Amino acid sequence: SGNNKYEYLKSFEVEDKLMQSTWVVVRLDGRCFHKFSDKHEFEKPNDERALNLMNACAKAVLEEFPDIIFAYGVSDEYSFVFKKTTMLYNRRSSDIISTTVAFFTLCYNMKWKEFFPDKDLKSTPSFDARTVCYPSTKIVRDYLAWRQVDCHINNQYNTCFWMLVKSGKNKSEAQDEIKSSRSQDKYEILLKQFNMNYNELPAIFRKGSCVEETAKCNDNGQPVERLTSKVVIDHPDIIGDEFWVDHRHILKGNT
Ligand code: DGT
Ligand code: MG
Ligand code: MG
Ligand code: MG
Ligand code: MG
Repeated sequence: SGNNKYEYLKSFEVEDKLMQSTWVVVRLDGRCFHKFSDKHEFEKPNDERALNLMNACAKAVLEEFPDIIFAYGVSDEYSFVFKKTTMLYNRRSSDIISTTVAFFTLCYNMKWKEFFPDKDLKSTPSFDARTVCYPSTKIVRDYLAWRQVDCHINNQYNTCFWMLVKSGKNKSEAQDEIKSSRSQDKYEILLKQFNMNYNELPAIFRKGSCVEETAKCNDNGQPVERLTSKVVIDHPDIIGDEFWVDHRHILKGNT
């Protein structure tokens, strides 16, 4: 009887159950990483150690949450794709978001020294996160392609911008020079002014990072051996079909 008078409080809780049979994506993003990266003197435009730290945290997330089948990361963001059939926390969005982002954030703190042995953590890194449901394989693939296109556009711009600045231009001159340029123009600037072939820059910068659980597959793309599976990080193109044909098990086999 003592607790009954408080029962009604449950009716204030809002239902935030994610739609069944949809791919659930949790995208997290560093809070004020503009400031955070300056404070910790990240290399511009890309700090390889910072990216490797993000990737290590994402790998730990996949190892912790078996229902996550794929992740894609770039800059200060990571997208985690849960299998369509996941019933984690009964598909309650707030529980899925909070546990994923909390786990990732703690990893970022705990692994910091492993990647930056020479730098102290001077402020508390934190991440925001949201869930989005995508109802078909095509749409979840388009989502991932969109993030990788974004990676390409930003990285080509930033690479160009920082090369101009490092060569002596001030920031507004550099900005003016490339603000209305097309992709091909930026490619030419890098090649002609800096003898830099954009396509030969490290794939981790140009393509971002993918994290997946490897599985041996038969000719139908069905996983046959999961005992030997492990979580791996790579930097493939995920816009075209080739990756998804070679890795059919990721978006199949869990209907
Ligand atoms: P937010 O997300 O609204 O709280 O604000 P920010 O500042 O995190 O903005 P966002 O997420 O749009 O942009 C990511 C920032 O992180 C961007 O200003 C550059 C910085 N950043 C990310 N990766 C690197 C890196 O490898 N090197 C350097 N120098 N900066 C980076
Ligand atoms: Mg943000
Ligand atoms: Mg951010
Ligand atoms: Mg960001
Ligand atoms: Mg609990």
